[in-house]
Amino acid sequence: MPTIFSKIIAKELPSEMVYQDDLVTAFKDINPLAPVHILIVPNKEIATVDDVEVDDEPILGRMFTVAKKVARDLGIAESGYRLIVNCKQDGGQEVYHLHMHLVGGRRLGRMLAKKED
Ligand code: DGP
Repeated sequence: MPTIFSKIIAKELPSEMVYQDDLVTAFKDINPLAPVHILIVPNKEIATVDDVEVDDEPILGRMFTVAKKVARDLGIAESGYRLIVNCKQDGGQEVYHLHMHLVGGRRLGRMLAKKED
């Protein structure tokens, strides 16, 4: 099912796009949680990690190589960063179009809070 990300990928809605190719699109998160906060999104509509198929492996691999490239382009490759993929309700996924968060530019602290917020 299409989400707002499909319109961003198709450039029917504005975004601060930093990269696009035949498989993936990367753009700035509208609600950044760090100085660098980019979403890396497959152009194909895949709702969640639970929906990926073996045939999607080239897309999933491209998401990582694009994460590396964008991190380098934005100057956080040396200091480091975190890649986050939320899945469904307990994972905190809000937009049901698979996406990888690339966050960095500051110390990010613990990977998980110790208990539920
Ligand atoms: P998640 O919780 O993993 O589903 O993260 C969804 C992210 O998508 C959240 O950090 C905010 C971002 N987001 C939602 N709508 C838009 C939008 O219209 N434009 C952009 N650039 N980001 C959006």
